[in-house]
Amino acid sequence: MAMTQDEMKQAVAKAAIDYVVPGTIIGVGTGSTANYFIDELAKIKNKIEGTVASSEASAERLKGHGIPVLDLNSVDEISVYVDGADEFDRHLHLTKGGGGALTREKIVAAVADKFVCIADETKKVDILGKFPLPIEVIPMARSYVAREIVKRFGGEPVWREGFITDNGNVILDVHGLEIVDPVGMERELNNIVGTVTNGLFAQRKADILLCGTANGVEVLT
Ligand code: ABF
Repeated sequence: MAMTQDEMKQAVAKAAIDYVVPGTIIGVGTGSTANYFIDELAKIKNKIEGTVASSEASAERLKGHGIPVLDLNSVDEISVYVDGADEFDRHLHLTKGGGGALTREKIVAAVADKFVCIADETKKVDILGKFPLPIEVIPMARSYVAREIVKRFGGEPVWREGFITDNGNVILDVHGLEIVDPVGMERELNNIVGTVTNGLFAQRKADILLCGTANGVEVLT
């Protein structure tokens, strides 16, 4: 019987353990696949020095397992960052932020020596954009940023009403984009005053992607 999506998430989370460098600090992502990774990491917690979490939610889950969670400012190297994604293309450019943790995820990914993405095959696309692109925005700038996005890129920015990020900001989810140049789009979006982070992980993409398929885990590079 084919694997369910949940079983694929569990399989890639297990496979990611092979990339954990003993005696080092591990960056930990956010989301349901990352949660499976946290639960696997708990089984080898005595082999690592500690973790840096990409959200309060992941920090709580790690602490629940008795895994040390360190302040990024007290850390000068992260050997590997393991995190999920909402979409990925063949070049391992990612759309992230469905869970609203994109800013801290991008910070930890920037610091990490290696970024191992864990995702099931349902996330694979030819062109990014089917998944509405999350953008973290300073609250007072929400309407201005929405107007600027439509003016510069089209698309339909929708306020994720009722959601406040760990950093106290709001999120716009931009529907209807066809992102043919993820690196260029990420850079353009960064230029809009009032934006904190956009969910394109293209300038710093995944180094390795463990893809859960019906026949097991595929290692993409
Ligand atoms: C996180 O992984 C988010 O950026 C993204 O939304 C999430 C994917 O969630 P899941 O693993 O639950 O599909 O890093």
